[in-house]
Amino acid sequence: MAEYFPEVKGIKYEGPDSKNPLAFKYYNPQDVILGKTMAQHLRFSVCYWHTLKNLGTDQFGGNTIIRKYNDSSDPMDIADMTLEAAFELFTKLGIDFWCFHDRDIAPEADDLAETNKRLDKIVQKAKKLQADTGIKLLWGTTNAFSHRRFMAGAGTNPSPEVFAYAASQIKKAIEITNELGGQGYVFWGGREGYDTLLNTDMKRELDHLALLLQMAVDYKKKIGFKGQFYIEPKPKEPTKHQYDFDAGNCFAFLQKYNLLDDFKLNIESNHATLAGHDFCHELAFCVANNILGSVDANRGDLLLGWDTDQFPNDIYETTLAMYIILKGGGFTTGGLNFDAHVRRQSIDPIDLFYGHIGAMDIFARGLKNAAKMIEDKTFDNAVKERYQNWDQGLGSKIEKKQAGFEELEAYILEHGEPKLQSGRQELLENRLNDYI
Ligand code: XLS
Ligand code: NI
Ligand code: NI
Repeated sequence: MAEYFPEVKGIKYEGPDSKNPLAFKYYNPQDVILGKTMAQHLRFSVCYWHTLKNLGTDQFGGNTIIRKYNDSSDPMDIADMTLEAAFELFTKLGIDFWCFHDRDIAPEADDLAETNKRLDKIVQKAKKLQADTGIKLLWGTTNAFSHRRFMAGAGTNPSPEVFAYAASQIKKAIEITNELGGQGYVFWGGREGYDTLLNTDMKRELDHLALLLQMAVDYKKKIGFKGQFYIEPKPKEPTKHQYDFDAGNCFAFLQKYNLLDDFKLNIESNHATLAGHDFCHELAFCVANNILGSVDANRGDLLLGWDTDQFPNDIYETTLAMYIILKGGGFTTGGLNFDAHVRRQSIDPIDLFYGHIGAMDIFARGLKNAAKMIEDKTFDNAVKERYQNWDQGLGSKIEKKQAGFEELEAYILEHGEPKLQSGRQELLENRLNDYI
């Protein structure tokens, strides 16, 4: 096999004092933290569409990035070479997982039957590469949003024929994910949303989306696919309003349509900020409602209002995120998928390594900080203390449903003004800084 990244050997842990930009300073996969190795906690994954397929296109211009593995006039040659380059990169980075859309790994042909044949061919090759390297599939998904047939959505399309096409595509994508031993399968809303209410029957579209997901659940059970299904919220882009707006919205949708047993969420940092939340809010909401599944680890830009999908680099965010994830029990089927691409001017293959190394190190630091925060119980104790009055007397009566409006009114009439306590935000923020 050709070598696509000859300038990189393997990325190794060299410790915080290393000046080598092609080494980890904090990510030491075998390091044991709170009873598990860093690799087991973090479950890093490379995302195929950005890392292998992104060529720098933006709304104002075409490709800026040239890759050796794209150098052929035959699209299946390109697919083959890209897959080889991918596994070389995963191995050199020491990343255990990968994620893909069906259309990332094999290009669409003239009809569905031929497209599926192409997929089968590439999937067999991927299966072999997985077996040779020990790299595993974190999740698979389908791209039912790029082709023009999906301009008005997939499951929410006004045309039942497009709905049927999407269903066929998802069926196949679940099959190949199963074939590759995928630990999960993601449904990101693509173009499931609307651009104008003037042409949209919102209730019908939501009902249809739920029907599509229920069909996927039924089919999953039929073929015995054991992976976890995830919905990935995003509030806008490409449509003006995406139906899977945020974690709260997805939770309500899953409850309404009785899908909660079969889905968890895949939370993406940049999508959280587009929704006017932050990453940690979305994670905490999921933990509170037992729906945290996996994470698309990236970041946006404060000053740009779109999904810039940059590599994570904020130590505060990774520290707090890992704190919430660990307190939620950590990942089981999910992991940290770097749904991120290098910038348009980062045109060299080596930039892909810098992007991942930095992201892995910043999450490793976050993990270490979070573990210390958990061991010290600094914030646990603060929270516990703040709510302690719910464990006794009046609070406990309310929680046990032993008091209603009349009892509470009687209590206040007897005791008068409630005693107040400081929220201590500044102190706690200072304490957090102690861990960074
Ligand atoms: C797009 C999404 C997408 C999903 C997978 O904004 O993040 O990349 O993760 O379809
Ligand atoms: Ni994503
Ligand atoms: Ni995104």
